[in-house]
Amino acid sequence: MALALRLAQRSLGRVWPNPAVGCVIVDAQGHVAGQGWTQDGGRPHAETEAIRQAGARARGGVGYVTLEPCAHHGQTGPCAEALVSAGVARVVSATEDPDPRVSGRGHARLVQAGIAVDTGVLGAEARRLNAGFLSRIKRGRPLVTLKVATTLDGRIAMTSGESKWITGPEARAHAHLMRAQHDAVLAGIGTVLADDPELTCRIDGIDHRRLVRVVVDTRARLSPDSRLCRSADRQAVWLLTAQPDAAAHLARSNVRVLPVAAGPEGIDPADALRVLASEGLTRVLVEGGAQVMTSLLRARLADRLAWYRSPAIMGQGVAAFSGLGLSGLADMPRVLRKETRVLGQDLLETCEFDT
Ligand code: AOF
Ligand code: ZN
Repeated sequence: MALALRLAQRSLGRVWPNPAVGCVIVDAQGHVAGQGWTQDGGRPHAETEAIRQAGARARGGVGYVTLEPCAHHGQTGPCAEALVSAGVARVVSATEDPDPRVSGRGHARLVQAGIAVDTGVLGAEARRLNAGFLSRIKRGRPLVTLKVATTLDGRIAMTSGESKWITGPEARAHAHLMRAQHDAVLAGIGTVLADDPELTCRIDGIDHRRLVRVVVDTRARLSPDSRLCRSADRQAVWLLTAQPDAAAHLARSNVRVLPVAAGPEGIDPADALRVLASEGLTRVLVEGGAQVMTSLLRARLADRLAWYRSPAIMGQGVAAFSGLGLSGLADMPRVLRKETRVLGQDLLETCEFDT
């Protein structure tokens, strides 16, 4: 199962709206006969790949799957059915698939065919890996990770706006890898107007064209001359706006305009996430600026935090977060630190909010 989880990890950021699943088929002699993971765009499923590789060696063997095999008819037949036809004697699965089309029916089909089914093996790890998919199905919103790069004193830019570069090349390369493992990167219009970013993943050998670039732009101020607009025919750009009528100047660009409810300050963050999930996104990496970060934090809609910190002190400038309107220390959002990592001279702290 640990191997199946590692295989599943390869699919993160490449398979939305589907989950990233891994499957290992072990033959009757106990040797690995097939390994599969969900393919780009979500099909074929992991089991299809592993079963094809294993061929006749699957008969009498064991199938390890990181998610309950599907039971519905998609482009191909259900994976539960494929495991039955392949003749495995036993299936070990990590966790149930909450998709209403599956939801227990995959396991039930296997049991009905006389296959021994064990579930819950490395379940917590599997749910963590597929937190994005589970969030989309169960909460109707994607998993939200805030990414910040600051100085030791928590600043993201000088008052002048200068922010290149606070962290070093190792941390910046790592941040690009993070993008590759997400379905979308999201930035506020303030950051986009200031930096004119591309928001792509620039790592050789990684195909990142599925990464959606989302701009939160209440009044639709994005310029058709921005790098985002100019590259929108090659890689998707979605504009979340409370004033879709104001986006007429983008009609000839390939930007997709998605109307979102207005909130007290700009767009309503909960509605924005609802819209993104309904479009199929499961994992969103929020890259700035302070206003977007703060509104998500205030609404308690952030799930994870990736904090890159450089050993420098600014002593002035823009803070990563602004007024949360707390009345006391007890109200502070707190995170659980899951991992710390040194990247060159910088430090990466990976944390989870208690949501
Ligand atoms: C599996 N193995 O590798 C994946 C599964 O749109 P479809 O037909 O591809 O079905 C998508 C649903 O299938 C998805 O919502 C989830 O329930 C399941 N994904 N199932 O057996 C896989 N990716
Ligand atoms: Zn399937």
